[in-house]
Amino acid sequence: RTVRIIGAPVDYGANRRGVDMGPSAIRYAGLSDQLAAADIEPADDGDLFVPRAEERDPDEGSLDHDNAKFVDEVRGACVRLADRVEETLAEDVFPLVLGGDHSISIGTMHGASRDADIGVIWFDAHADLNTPSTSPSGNVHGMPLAAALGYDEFADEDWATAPNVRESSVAYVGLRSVDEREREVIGDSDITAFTMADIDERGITAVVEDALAVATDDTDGLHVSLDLDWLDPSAAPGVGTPVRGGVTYREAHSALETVADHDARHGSFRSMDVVEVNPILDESNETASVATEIVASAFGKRTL
Ligand code: DIR
Ligand code: MN
Ligand code: MN
Ligand code: MN
Repeated sequence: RTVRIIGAPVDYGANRRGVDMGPSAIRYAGLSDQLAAADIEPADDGDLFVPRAEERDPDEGSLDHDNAKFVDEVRGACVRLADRVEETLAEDVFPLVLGGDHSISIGTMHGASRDADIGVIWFDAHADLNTPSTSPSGNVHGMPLAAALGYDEFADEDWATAPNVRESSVAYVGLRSVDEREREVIGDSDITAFTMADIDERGITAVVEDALAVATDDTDGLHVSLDLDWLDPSAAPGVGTPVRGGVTYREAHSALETVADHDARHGSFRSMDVVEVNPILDESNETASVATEIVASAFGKRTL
């Protein structure tokens, strides 16, 4: 399989600066070596052009609501990213997108679903299902799934709403920080949500197998979105919004190994983004390093 690395050095969507250095940090941590260990020869497409946030006004936005910081800049980056992802898939190449904060997933999912019905597994502490009208922070990194599903103010935003992503093909794994309105929206939706409690009770493998069943039932392929704050902060400290009680290093590997196993049997795995790595908040680039190892597991790296 051919993999193309696409860097998306975006920090518009988060309130902590530094996550724009994620693509460099992940490459520096040895992403190509890790992929080589999984028998993948990646092509590196470099980084998308992303203007520096300092040159922009966070409050100048064209959305119908002003509680979405830098939303026009997020749109610019996501439109460019969606085109790259679409072109990559059209060449039968796997797009591996490096964030950047989680707002970039709006672009990845848009591009990945232009010519296919995709299912999504969202490995994250957070639900990322806020909209400008529900968000407590105004940070777009808390909104990408709501954008892809066309909720509230995103309904008429063609760049945001993913053409072919259905609630019933979306599964969360590892939720533990959900805002009040997000909780109600999840309850009223057809989204499948596995929290940390489900992982405690049933084990990571059983939960990921169920998530895979949801995301691959009647879809053309699987998109995996990996927010590094999904892991416990002890394993991945370099993230802007750490939440205690996340998956362990070993559970993270086990989860992505389960994805790789499913792909070996069904050819399901089609696109991935790795987001929220912030090397500024990290002593020794540990989070980026963990990210590269987990990605290798997702592509089938094994000990023997
Ligand atoms: C919170 C935090 N739910 C928000 N979201 C984060 O701002 O909407 N997502 N950190 O990754
Ligand atoms: Mn405004
Ligand atoms: Mn997230
Ligand atoms: Mn998160």
